[in-house]
Amino acid sequence: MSTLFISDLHLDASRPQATAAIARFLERLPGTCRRLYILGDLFESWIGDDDDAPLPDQVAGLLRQRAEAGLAIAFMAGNRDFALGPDYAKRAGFRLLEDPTAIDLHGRKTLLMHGDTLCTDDTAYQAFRVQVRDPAWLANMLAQPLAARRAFAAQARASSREHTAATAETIMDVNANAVADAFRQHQVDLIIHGHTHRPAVHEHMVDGRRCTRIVLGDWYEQGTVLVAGDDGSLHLDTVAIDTAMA
Ligand SMILES: [Mn+2]
Repeated sequence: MSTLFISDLHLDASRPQATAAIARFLERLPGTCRRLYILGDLFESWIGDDDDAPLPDQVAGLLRQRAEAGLAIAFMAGNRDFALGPDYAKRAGFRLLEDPTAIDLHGRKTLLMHGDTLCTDDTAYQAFRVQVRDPAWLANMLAQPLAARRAFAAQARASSREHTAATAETIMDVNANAVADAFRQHQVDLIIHGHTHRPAVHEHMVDGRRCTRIVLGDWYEQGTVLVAGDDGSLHLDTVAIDTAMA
């Protein structure tokens, strides 16, 4: 029996190859995979559960099909799809998770996060995060017509690209103190997150305890999946993406 973790697919109509890759991934999942956790940024942007574009519907169909076949799917929002709500979760057949959430992973207490809250050196981003996570701000945004929300999302993506290009790599990575605090505060020795698009297994010593932090990768050149076996094994695997596909 195994549990899988993915994040940062950034699905978008402009990259059908990534949608094709997750479709193939879901179709080929062995029956021994019982749980799938999606740790944020499944979508490149999210303008509301009432979006009438084809992509959200297509992805909901893919996920719901596996959910109905017995795969337990849970989703935690990322900084791109933070507005994804319960209506879509119902359509896609998944459970919504708060960020962070501690789970029992085959007997090991494990903290799941998207990862953006660990990037505390990026103060400009953290200020933006506080704004968009405010329920009143979100309700106001979701009350706008779809066209206005599409325009806002396009603008947000453009300024995010500018910010990423102008900000040092180290500032956009996790802060060591924020990582140590997360291990301490939640009393875990394993954290799984995405967001930084730097797949790796990191070992940390926190107050004399050996701790492990696994970072999931994005789904651009190839996808990343963390496979957690019920024997305690943890493997970061890659998923092929047909980048020649237009
Ligand atoms: Mn992210």
